[in-house]
Order: sequence, then C-alpha cells, then structure tokens
Amino acid sequence: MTKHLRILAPLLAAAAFAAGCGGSSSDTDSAASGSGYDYAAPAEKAAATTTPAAKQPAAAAATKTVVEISGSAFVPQSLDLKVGDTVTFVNKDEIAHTATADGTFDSKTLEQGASFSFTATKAGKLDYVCLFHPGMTGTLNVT
Ligand SMILES: [Cu+2]
Repeated sequence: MTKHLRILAPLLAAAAFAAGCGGSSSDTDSAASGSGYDYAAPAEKAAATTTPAAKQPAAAAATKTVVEISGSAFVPQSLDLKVGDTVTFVNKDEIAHTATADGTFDSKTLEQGASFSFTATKAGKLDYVCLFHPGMTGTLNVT
C-alpha cells in the first residue's frame, strides 16, 4: 500500500507540473523530497521533448515559403528560393500593401489578411517593392 502511494504522488506532482507549464519551485522541492522523483522525471522529460519534435517536422515538411508583410516590412526581407518554389506573400498589416517585382510579378493591392503567391520559374535575383510604400523593399534570390 505504502509503495503504491509513494509512486503515485510524484507522478501526480509531475503531471501537475507539466500541465502548469512551469509550476512553482515549491512543487519541485516537494517532488524532489519524495523517493519516487527520479522514477517520474524521465516521463516528464520525454513528454517535453516530444512536443517540440512533433512540431518541427510539420514546419520543415511544408514546401511553401511565406513572406509576411508586417509593420510595413517584408519578413524576411531577403529570401532564398529554388526554381519551382512558391513564395506566398501574406499581408498581416491593417493597411494595404503590394509585393511588386517590375515585369515579373505583381500582387496588386493586398488588403489585410490577403495573400499572393508567386512561383519562381527561373534563377536570378528579384528585387520587389510595395507600390504604396517605396521604402518597403524585398529580395528573392532564386537559384
Ligand atoms: Cu506597403
């Protein structure tokens, strides 16, 4: 009976700690004082490493590349692409912008939340600008 309780209590403490996403130092202290702390710790560590690892492949698997228009700037301002890659410009600002590379692509007016996609068909350096804000410039390096 006593053995069960000693194992269960640290597990509950660990679960509460994980759910709280941080917890207080007093939680850690009380858990550490229990003999079963080392027993519960690996499970908590495994859960912590699994979450970011599960997110990363999803981001890496995405073949689409996004340039966010935020704060009247293209983010990232300079982007490397390969021929065949598609870049999507997404306007996160409340004001309208464009992403315009003279002769190559023109998003036309992008209102808030609007997006425009461009697929690179040949290698080269593409400078583009927002037609409304000449200071807003960006570069696509297509290889
Ligand atoms: Cu603009």
